[in-house]
Amino acid sequence: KSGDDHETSVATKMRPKTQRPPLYKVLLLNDDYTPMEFVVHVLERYFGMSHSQAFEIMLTVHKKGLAVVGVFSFEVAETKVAQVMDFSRRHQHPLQCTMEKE
Ligand code: NFA
Repeated sequence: KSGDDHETSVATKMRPKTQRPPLYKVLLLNDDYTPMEFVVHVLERYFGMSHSQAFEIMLTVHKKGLAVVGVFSFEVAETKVAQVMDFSRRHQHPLQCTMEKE
């Protein structure tokens, strides 16, 4: 029986399971129409990236089709996706942002 080593002189390490909340990857998807500068602006504005960092990630999305732009709790990831989708829609760009469990 697990943890039943008292009075047997057999030490077993007790390792209580620490619960961590699940994390969610936020993904940005490439398309043929959203201007590169708009994507760079989105990454600076909603993901706190420097201009050079944002430019680099934008190019990765452009070349590979998608990239993870951040990893967050469910609530924060959900908010980022909604903010990017709303900002893109308001500027009439088809940029897509989604999230998936890590
Ligand atoms: N592929 C877009 C273009 O050539 C740029 C882009 C990058 C769009 C990353 C969406 C995401 N204008």
